Amino acid sequence: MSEKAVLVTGACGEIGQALVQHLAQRGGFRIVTADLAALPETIRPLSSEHVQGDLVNKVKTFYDYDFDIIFHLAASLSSKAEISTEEAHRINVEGTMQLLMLAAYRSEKYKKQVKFLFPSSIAAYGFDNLEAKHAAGRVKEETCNTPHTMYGCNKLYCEKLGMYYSRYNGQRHLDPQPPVMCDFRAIRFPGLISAFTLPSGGTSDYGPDMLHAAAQGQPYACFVRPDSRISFMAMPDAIQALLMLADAPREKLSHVVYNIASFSLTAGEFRQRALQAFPSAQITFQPNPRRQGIVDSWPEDVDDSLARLEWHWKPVYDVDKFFDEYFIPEIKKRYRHPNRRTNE
Ligand code: AKB
Repeated sequence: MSEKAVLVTGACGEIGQALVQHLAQRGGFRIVTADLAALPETIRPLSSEHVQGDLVNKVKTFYDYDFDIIFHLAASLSSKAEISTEEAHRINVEGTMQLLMLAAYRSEKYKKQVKFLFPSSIAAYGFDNLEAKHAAGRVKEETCNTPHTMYGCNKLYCEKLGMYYSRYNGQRHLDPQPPVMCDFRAIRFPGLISAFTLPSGGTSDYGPDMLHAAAQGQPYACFVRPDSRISFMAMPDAIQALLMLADAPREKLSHVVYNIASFSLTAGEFRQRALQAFPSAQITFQPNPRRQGIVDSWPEDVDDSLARLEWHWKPVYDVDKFFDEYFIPEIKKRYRHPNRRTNE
């Protein structure tokens, strides 16, 4: 069987690196990568071609490629996006729009659906106060879509753009012979945690940052209160979810946007877990009002029953398995051997 051509944008990011490794392990893909930065050595041999530079200006180069699947991961994350809102909008919205137009064009011209996988976020939700957040509990996809951040607004709008290009593009669905449209699918991810890479620019970063600092014996001042609760997930589960959604037959999917969940934890509970594994960890709390506000606007947890029903999503790592079998053993190895940067 011939290889599938895959584009991974944002390949140097946390999800990007893990995804490229998984696609290469699985086999059967010709992986083209794109990012502002050069590829890290760990994934360089896995990419058949790397396009380096600003995606918004680079998309035109991709019109000659016959991609079967696009994983569009490039984004400016929530905390960074609040500092440079216009630039975040350009990267998050303009970059996505350009790639969706490419996927729509190629699907129609060559009568072959290009699959477009998009990582959305719990940032697409928004609560005005803690009472509303607590009362909402585990939110369903169509509720509380009132983001408080530029990043959340960008993600929610791009979900709508994806729906537009995959269903209505130019109202051509009403033509006597509607064209082939692209196949857009999105996952609203919780805070993701990898034992192998460090996040930057996000607001859920306090979870992984705290643990990576503890493992290295460095002090850490957490920028949210101990009672702050949102949902988190191990990176291998996030990658598994992207691949499961990519593989799901279109006719089984009633929606284009799906929540996925694995465990919900407070910052105080993160600290306890870090202390159990690294008893001398020095973790204090110094809430930053703006970043605290972002976390307070995000749901405590999400309802992922739709993904479980339609494409059989189920995380491998619950909270105990995450700490005991993935994160703590891997991170102990990593910082014992600081040069080790291997597969998830
Ligand atoms: C962020 O903190 O911006 C991301 C997210 C939750 O989407 N990790």
